[in-house]
Amino acid sequence: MRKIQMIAIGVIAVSTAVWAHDPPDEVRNAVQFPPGLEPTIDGDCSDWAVVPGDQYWTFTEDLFPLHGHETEGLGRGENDASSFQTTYRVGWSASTGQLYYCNSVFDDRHVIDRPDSYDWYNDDSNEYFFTTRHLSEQEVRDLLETNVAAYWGFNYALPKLPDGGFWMVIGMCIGCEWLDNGDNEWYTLVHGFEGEEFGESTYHYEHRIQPIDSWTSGLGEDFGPSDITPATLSEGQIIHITFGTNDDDGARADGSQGGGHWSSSSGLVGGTWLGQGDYFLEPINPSINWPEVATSVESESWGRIKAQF
Ligand SMILES: [Ca+2]
Ligand SMILES: [Ca+2]
Ligand SMILES: [Ca+2]
Repeated sequence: MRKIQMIAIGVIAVSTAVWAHDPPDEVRNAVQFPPGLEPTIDGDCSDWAVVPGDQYWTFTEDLFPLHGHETEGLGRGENDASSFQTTYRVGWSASTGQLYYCNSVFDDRHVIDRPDSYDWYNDDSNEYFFTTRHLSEQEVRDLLETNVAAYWGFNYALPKLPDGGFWMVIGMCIGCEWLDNGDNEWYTLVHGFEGEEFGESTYHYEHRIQPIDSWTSGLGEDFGPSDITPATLSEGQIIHITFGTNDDDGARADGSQGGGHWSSSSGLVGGTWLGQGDYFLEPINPSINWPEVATSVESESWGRIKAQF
């Protein structure tokens, strides 16, 4: 169902491809972490708190309802705040060359109960997509015709299913342990939560990502790490990210799912699965009150002091 729907949106997009980026005419800033101040990937977003959120982060009021779900017909940001609220934080580091996000989701009821591993969008889940090159959807599609995939994405629902089914699906190599294990050279993903694990809670999803320029599609099970071309990030570059978050609150009397399906992409341009939101990779912002970075000498001294106990 989902795939069919996405294809239908894609067809519509051909006539509106001139808009290219989604939401049109909106560019968000990805904060640059000074060397040594990159976030610790531990499912706790508190190490992002030094960045002024009102200047950088994307909140629920900025999100668009996805077509074909309970949210159909609602306007931008017209969510039920008692059921679903998000904060999407994005940063990068010129020192490590990595991309980072730490996203928080408040939910009145956290549900993981889908019968099929692949139906992650029927649980409380995230569908995040990236394109490092500044390409329009049509340009991405044209490249795909030559087996060059310039986009990639992570679909996941946490905690993992009790039966051990897929918790993460990465389109480039579905079910490949070397890529889907949650911690490898390409990314580290850790989640945490406050409140009740399957009740009212705020979940935090913290992710380090090695940016990818492209990967070779059509290889099936023969796909390996050497089929991925990493990308180098630079100050002033614009990359693409689309965040989508699904809120499942379990079966309701009226058959609805709950808070529904929300995206940082308007869907007007199509291709929400390609990553189409513009993010500007900022220089280091000197007006942010960055903490002091411990020097290696200090770290060494501290190591020696600790070693004495
Ligand atoms: Ca952290
Ligand atoms: Ca909810
Ligand atoms: Ca929920």
